[in-house]
Amino acid sequence: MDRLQPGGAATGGGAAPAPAGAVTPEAAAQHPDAALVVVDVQNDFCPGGALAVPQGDQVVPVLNRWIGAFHAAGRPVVFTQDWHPSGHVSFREQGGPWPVHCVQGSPGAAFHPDLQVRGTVFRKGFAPDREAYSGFDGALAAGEAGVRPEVTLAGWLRQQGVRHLYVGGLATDYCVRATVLDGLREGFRVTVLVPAVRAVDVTPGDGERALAEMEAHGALLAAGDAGEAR
Ligand code: VGL
Ligand code: ZN
Repeated sequence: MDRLQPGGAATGGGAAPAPAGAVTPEAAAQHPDAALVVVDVQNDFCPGGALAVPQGDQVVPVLNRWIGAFHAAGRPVVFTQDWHPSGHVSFREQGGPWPVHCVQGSPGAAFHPDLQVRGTVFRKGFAPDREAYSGFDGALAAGEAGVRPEVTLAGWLRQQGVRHLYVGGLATDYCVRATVLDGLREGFRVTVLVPAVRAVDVTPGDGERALAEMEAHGALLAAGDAGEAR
């Protein structure tokens, strides 16, 4: 599939040199309608966690640079947080597909310790009987463990004048995919930060297929900075 190379030109095969005008965090943050959405960079999705995504922790330094640039430019930064009650429907013990993970208030549900969590947190998956992969199913975090269900991600973003989302995080084939597809459905322009996502790959190739699907639905795939090879 084509990738937006630094500079924004779509090229096939990755053979082209990087043109001028890179898709850098600093350039993206200059857009007055841009927001950064960091999906589920939580301990349970990183190596050593309950539902570890291979190399999941490698998104952290990449995203920290994006977070810093968006803050410096005064643009919104959103963090989504998988936030399940014990006995959630997605857990194997309830017949779901996943091991117990991201239980509300547990260390596994906490953000990766190196992630610079400066921004607005939206929690999802808190209804015991409903799976929620998409950040757009989330609600504004309130207090230690709660949410304000009336504040939705789409509503909050529109209130900030956001029209273009830059999305990275975990996992490409589940919560990133669902968040990107919902964002497009909600009418946002969406750029996936490919060096800042990693896949579960339950079946090998799931991550690449998810990227192709997002692109087919209108998402832009940003290769990011040279030297950040996946
Ligand atoms: C996720 C599986 C279960 C994700 C969340 O964040 O991609 N995947 N819950
Ligand atoms: Zn989950």
